[in-house]
Amino acid sequence: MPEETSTNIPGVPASEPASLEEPTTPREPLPPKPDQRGPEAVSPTGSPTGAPETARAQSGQYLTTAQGLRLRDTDHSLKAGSRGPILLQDHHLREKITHFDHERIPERVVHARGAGAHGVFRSYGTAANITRAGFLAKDVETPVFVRFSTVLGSRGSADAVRDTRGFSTKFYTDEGTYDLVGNNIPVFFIQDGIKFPDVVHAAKPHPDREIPQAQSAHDTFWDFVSLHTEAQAHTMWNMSDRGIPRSYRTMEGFGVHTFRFVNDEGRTTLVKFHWKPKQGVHSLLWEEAQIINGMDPDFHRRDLADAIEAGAYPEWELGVQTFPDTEDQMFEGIDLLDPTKFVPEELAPVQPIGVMMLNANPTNYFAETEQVAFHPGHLVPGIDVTNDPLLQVRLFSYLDTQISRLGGPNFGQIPINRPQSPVNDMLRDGMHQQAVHSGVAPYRPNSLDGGCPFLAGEDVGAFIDVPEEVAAAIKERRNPASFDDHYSQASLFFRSLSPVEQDHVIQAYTFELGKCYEKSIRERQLAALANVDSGLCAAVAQGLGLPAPEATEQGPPSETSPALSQIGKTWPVAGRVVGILADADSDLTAVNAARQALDAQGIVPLVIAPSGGFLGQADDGGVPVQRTYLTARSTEFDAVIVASAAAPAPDAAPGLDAKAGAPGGRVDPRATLLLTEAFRHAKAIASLGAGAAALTAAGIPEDAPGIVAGDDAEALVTELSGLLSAHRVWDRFPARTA
Ligand code: HDE
Repeated sequence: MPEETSTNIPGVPASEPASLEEPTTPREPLPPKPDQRGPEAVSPTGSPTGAPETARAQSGQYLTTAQGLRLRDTDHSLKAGSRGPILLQDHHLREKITHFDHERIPERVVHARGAGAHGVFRSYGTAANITRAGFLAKDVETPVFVRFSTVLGSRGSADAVRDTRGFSTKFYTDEGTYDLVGNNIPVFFIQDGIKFPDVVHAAKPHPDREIPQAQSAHDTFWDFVSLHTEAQAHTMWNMSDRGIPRSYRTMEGFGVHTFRFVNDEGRTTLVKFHWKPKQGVHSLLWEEAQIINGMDPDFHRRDLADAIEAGAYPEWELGVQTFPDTEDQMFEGIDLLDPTKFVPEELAPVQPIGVMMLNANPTNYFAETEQVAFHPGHLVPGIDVTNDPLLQVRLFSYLDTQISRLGGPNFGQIPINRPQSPVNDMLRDGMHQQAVHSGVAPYRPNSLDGGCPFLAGEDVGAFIDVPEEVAAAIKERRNPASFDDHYSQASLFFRSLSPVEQDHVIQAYTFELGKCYEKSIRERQLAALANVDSGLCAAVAQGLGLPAPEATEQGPPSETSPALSQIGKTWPVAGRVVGILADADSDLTAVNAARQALDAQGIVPLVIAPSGGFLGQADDGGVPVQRTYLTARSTEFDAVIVASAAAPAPDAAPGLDAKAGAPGGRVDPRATLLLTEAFRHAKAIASLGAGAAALTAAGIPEDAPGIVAGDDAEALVTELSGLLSAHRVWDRFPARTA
């Protein structure tokens, strides 16, 4: 007989709640972390036993099978002798492995990579005269769940890729669930949903080698968008800084389509939805994004969860642009049913109607963020759809996709998808049915169930489709002529950007087209750019080493929309991250003063030192270290303070040439790299006391824009946060000559 092994670890007190050791006696599982929240799991149709269901999946002290049978061993298969074959009768092994084999569900065909959070939406009531939606009445609070996403990449792809971002919000209203399934870009690639498979097939990895992952810089994407010129406007946004947001917290959101508000009198207003982040609208630089994708592929996911855990709850104001619901549904020459067009804010201001705060992280990624199922057809009374042909196809697609993704038609019963208003449908059975429906007459009309459930009238909150007149028309496959203009909005967008942002656009096109192998594709896209802006076309052509073609279509409009530029405003600094380079030579009192001053402004200070632990004495004015030179990279920080970064003694870091990149070997080359990157990425940099030597070693002129120096930590932090409020030190970019 083999010697019996024990899992008990002697000497570990069972009452130690946060112990990382395996406990010796059973105890309740640890409660969820304070930043986490899960959906209430109480079924709207009631629980089968009548007992309240708990939101926790696990309960009780002992490990059980899925059937509740207590288990004595889950580490060893049942074998014929310790060296013998495994027995087919091992029902626990089979259940465990079979369940594991089926753990994965199909990832979303687009928007597979995402991050979610819970929160609350509070309406101002300013839209109450144009919509009867109860959750938009004055001061109504509605729980929400938001999922942000990239579009192209697989579930395990990197966050900081150049792509559109999804911005989906589920409002759990008293009148049913309302889903606003938007993007961070207000226009779309296609005008008619029938082309969605085409654009997605073109943008996804090539079917032969399945590369590149989560990128648009490849032949099939540019082949499609250069041939299908209605995609030019959306592509222009993608090539701008909007394609690489700094954080999900610093993104705008747009409903894209025009929707219809309906008020108590049945009067309709056309609206476009906008989410405006209170944190500001900020982006990464392309080099930063590329470094981040290697250093921290989870950058956006981590940023959102960390901010919420730290209590820096991100907020967005919801606003609408409103338009009269006229017969032609045009506004200032823009067809409101064309989803490749947006309406400049200067023509139709965004009117705030409420504010959303995200204040809790999901408890379980799969249960919530993965299983949440959005659908633009999840509407409430007071909000209706329009005939935008892209939206019309979406109304079909989202329900359909959830059925295959979540394994059947009952996905609405999954906790995260359960409405918080009563559900009384006549839908029955199907895969994964959770409800035990009573009654014998799930049909209407019936007498056996007393005629229940009854139909609601408008007076008790029924959804009434807008009785829109549909003109007698020819059945045909054709767009209206007003959809024909493919260039003017790409042009309007480009011309509205500041010179620095325009340079980024030029670099992005040059990079992406430079990754295409086919010369004919590069030439065709240049021909499209010629119709957008001749200067842009010439600059990209020069970068590619190709001739710049002449425009073939209408000249671009002369107007601009200043609201489109992300530069020139100042924003709150709370929630931004500042790295502090420090070591044993630093004035630790000043470092602690800087940390406190940053913290007082809601900025997250992270100390970077040669090694972990504490600088100085932990219990006597010491400085805790959050990052080491090995784990830190400039891309994590919005600004940097350097309070000394001396090179290690030659034998302290084996293999490291302390002299490399550091004149005289006085400054650690890893700190030099961090500082030069931060400088190149136009981040504010402050040197505190002895830190000035590190700037000199990095070749950073002390009189360059956005460089501050001094011994007074508090004064320095004040200067630094002033610079940070503009996001970057834009003056550091070379002025454009063209
Ligand atoms: Fe989507 N889209 N989409 N889309 N979309 C999906 O639904 C689709 C479009 C958007 O976080 C899918 O549940 C079609 C526009 C977001 O779970 C799928 C068309 C906009 C998300 C689908 C569009 C979006 C999706 C994949 C053209 C901005 C992520 C998985 C007619 C307004 C939702 C899923 C989440 C997801 C189809 C166009 C935004 C396949 C057919 C325009 C934010 O149903």
